[in-house]
Amino acid sequence: QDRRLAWWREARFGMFIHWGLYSLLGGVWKGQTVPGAYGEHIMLRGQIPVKEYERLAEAFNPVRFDADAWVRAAKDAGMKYIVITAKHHDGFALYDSAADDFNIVKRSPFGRDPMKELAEACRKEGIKLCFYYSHSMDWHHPDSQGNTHDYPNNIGAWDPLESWVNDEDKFTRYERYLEEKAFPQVRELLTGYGDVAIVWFDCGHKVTDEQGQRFVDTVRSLQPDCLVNRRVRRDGFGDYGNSGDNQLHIRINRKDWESIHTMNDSWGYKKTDHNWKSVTSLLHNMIDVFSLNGNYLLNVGPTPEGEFDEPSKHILREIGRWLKTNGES
Ligand code: FUL
Repeated sequence: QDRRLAWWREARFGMFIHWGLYSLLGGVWKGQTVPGAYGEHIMLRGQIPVKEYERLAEAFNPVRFDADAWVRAAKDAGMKYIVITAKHHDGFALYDSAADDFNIVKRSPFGRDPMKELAEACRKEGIKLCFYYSHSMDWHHPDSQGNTHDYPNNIGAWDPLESWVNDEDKFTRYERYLEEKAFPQVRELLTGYGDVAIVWFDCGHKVTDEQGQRFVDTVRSLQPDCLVNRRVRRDGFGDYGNSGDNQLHIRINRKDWESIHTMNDSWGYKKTDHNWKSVTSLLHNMIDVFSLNGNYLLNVGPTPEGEFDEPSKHILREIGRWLKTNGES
């Protein structure tokens, strides 16, 4: 584990990227601002039917996407790794997946595989490439149990692990989702894109210990040096701990840990969210985290055209400038 973590302990600072079909909507569905801070949850919070949400793929054409520009922006900001949403809760894969054709190459006019391009750009620039993969939740797959989040779902039901794990039918169906989509897609990410530095799993409270462990084992069997974060399941799992969303510290002390932050209130691009944090407050947070031996993962939500917006670029530039003047490489 120490060997696996060596680069990560040095790295300290990384870029999170939330990008997907939800970026197209930017928080607005049929002219209405959908409640909830997170733009990437619009499918759930806006109760958008799967068939309608699927059609967004036909409009997803990020012609201004330039992997080199993203990697350069991360590097100039002083970041050493990039964690990008290969698939978020909406189930749409940002890469060419043979396991499930709800993905950018098969369903959108763009026709390119941005994860391939990003992998290439990262390799050129010496930035570690990491994939966020929503393993426990998939709002597109009919058999995923996790069609809720931590608030009442579309039908107003609370749906924690206990509500399905003892229900034979739900359990069997969920296992089918895992076997048909989640495990094969994790395998694809670890076999088609060169070295992957972290698989960043999310919402592990929705899987059992055994299922969580199977994800860890899948990663280990294909890339033994690849890290896995705690959110694959719960405390005690993974190579390092995570803070809660936008929480400065972690609840349970762990030597290796990472604090994750947005620049406004959303992870995915949200055109109605102008609540940008100041560079000073982000720097204060970052220094606080560094002083407690944590890593700092700062998020960007690119536009549907594939670019970082001006407020994000400004923040990245200023942080990079501060780090350069203050002695970090
Ligand atoms: C959360 C997710 O539900 C959010 O959409 C986001 O990805 C954040 C980093 O983790 O649990």
